[in-house]
Amino acid sequence: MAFPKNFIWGVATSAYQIEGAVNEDGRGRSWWDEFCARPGAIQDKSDGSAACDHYHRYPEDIALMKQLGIKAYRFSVAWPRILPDGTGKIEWRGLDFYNRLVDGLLEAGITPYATLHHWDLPSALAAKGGWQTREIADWYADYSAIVARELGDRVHNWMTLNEPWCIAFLSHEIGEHAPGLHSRKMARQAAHHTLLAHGKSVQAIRASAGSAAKVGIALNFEPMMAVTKSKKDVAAAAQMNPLDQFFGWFATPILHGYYEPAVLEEAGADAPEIKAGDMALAAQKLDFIGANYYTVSRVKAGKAGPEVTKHPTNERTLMDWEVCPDGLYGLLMRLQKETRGQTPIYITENGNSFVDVVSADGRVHDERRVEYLRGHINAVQKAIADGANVGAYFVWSLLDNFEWARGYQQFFGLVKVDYATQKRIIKDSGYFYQKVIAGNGI
Ligand code: IFM
Repeated sequence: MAFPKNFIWGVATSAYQIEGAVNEDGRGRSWWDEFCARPGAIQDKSDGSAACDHYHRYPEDIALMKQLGIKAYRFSVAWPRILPDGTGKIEWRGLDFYNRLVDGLLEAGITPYATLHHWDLPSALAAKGGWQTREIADWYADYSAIVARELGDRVHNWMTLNEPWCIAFLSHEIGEHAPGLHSRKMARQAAHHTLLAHGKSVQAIRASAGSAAKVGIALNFEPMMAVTKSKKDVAAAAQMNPLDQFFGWFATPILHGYYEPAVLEEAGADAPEIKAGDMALAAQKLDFIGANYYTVSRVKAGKAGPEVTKHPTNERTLMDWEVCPDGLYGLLMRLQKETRGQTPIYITENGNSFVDVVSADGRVHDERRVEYLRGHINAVQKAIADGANVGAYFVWSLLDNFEWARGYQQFFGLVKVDYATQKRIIKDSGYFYQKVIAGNGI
């Protein structure tokens, strides 16, 4: 079975991970610039100041995408390039970069998919309370309206936020991402504010980008799966499932307008402040729901109840993530159920990090990444055959890039980047994906 006609095959990146040029054309500081300077924050002590130099090399990167036959490019717009202070004065040179990028993509026959925020919060707004203050929803709406107004004549596909779970929990409770905090309460308050910002951003995009605009969001998921098929492990996973934060704090409110009761109960006194109208604002009708999928979370029956564990035999990636295409299949079928097939599902990120070696022939034979992609694309196909309304698949990522707290020691690209010379080499996985696109399937 081939994929549906007009299935969207794309690749994804984000601004801070690839652009570099952090001090150019009036860009303001982002809290990632500050966080990277903090001792111990980034494993290899690096930062995104040069990254893949995409800010200057974007024509070369567009040409690579064209060569691979890529139909759609999901990139993010850096808020501090457009509004260096987060609000107020527009930096037109920053906007012009995205104008040139979009024009270049269209010329190459590649459809732009813009994400408005992929974590690089302007430092000026972090200083005013960042995701802890309700005001951020209005700041975000204003920023969204500007970008949508300026690019909306050519960009027709928009994502408000990338992975609000990471903005809330990874940044404010787990402390692995900027600003590196450890507060249960702040994480849950931030989660609520990301939903308000999302809701207002959807409205702002629709009001500013024109009637052709399709608007969604890119949520991350890590489905909970029983580690064995035994009755007790399956029951343990079922018991844990209502506590799934990815659905409980994000997908459920966005799709249905309420938080999963179990996550609110678990939050207790750390639950966010919710005002009248907030949940309706969060649940704007969307044109698509984006799902970023990499791995699953395994659950076993422990002595005192369900426990999180590791699968004993399944392959793991360089991120130490289990390879599990079945998890993607299950996620798509669940989203199909939750949306009742009414909202197309886009896989806005999928891919993984493995060690790559340049062989004597000058090529990168990244067989494990090829197999990862093959397995997951097959899982998508199976979900479609079983009725899931999946319209798009974006590989994370076009290029090796700055993997946040892990620095440059992870490699997600279809294209290898030599950071010393900025030379790009298309990996075997890139050529594999080229064939998938050309044949509209495997
Ligand atoms: O690199 C990240 C990306 O920024 C968001 N989704 C997950 C990727 C891999 O960790």
